[in-house]
Amino acid sequence: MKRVLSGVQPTGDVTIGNYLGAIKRFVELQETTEPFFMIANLHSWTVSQEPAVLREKTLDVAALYLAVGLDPKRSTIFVQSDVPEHSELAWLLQCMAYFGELGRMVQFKEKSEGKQNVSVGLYTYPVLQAADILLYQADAVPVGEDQKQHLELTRDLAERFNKRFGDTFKVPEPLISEFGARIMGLDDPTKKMSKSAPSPYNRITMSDTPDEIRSKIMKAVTDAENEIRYDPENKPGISNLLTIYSLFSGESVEQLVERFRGQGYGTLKKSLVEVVVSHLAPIQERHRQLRQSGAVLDILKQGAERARAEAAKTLQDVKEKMGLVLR
Ligand code: ATP
Ligand code: LTN
Repeated sequence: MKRVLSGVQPTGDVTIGNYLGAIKRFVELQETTEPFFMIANLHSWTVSQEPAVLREKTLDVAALYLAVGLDPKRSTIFVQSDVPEHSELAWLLQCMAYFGELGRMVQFKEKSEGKQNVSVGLYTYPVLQAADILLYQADAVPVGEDQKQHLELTRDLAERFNKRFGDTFKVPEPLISEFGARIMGLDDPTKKMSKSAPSPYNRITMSDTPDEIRSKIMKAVTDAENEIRYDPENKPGISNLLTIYSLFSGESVEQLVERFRGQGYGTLKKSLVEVVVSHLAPIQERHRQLRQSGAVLDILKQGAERARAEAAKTLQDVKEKMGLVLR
């Protein structure tokens, strides 16, 4: 059975972009693969965090995984920092990665631009991500479009290591949907929706109330025409709303364009509010119950044990090959 690994950072509130681009697919994949889903809390520390908030957000992401339908019997759900092998392999891979190749990472360039005191961790972030994936010998990694370059680096590092030391790592494939892998910001549909964008009007989060969802969708930036048509290049705002609508409702974009033909943007937006609110309501209710039940911690503990057993095998092999085990 194919192995799958992915992760979400517990920084800020998870958006419908994270959900539609990645997490929703995790649930589908657990039916046919052997999956590992991580909460990437070490990655969060590439920018400064408030410890008490980070702890709560970590539990929130874990509860969200469960609330959307990940089943801990099928999926190994764990917190990255509970498996110390991630940090250890990341160090070893850092010694194989080149300064130049990390400097070319678009996410690093975007996140460091104009900032003072950029952490070294932000620079080496993709190597930790490579360690996350390679430790589990993952065949495939479901992610949004923005992670494509990090996956290419992961493949390069795996191939570099295998070439020098013999077959050690599975070279993983990115799993990026053709549709919905890049949900755009509601306030600026030319940039991706993001947890960390300054304005809350950029995103809908998985915990937004119906009023927040309504006000954000009604204010979403569109264009000066009044024709509902899917054309991401010339009509990024309306195309983004149609994409979100289609992914939540299961109706194709063509069906939606047909159904809303001749109607105004306001009508489409109001209908989208209903679709999003009704899809999120049961998830939010399960999330609330899970957060109150205390079950999440036990699930994470078991997940970490299962993950560690797998990660330790790969790390031991790597250390032996690199001359780090004395006998
Ligand atoms: P930040 O905005 O702080 O960089 P993020 O929203 O990108 O955070 P991550 O935890 O880094 O969140 O991403 C989790 C997963 O969600 C990744 O697989 C990522 O590719 C995917 N993802 C993030 N934003 C989008 C988006 N706008 N559309 C589709 N997928 C997305
Ligand atoms: N960098 C990813 C989160 C992440 C991840 C991973 C994704 C950390 N480790 C391993 C896939 C596989 C992001 O979405 N920003």
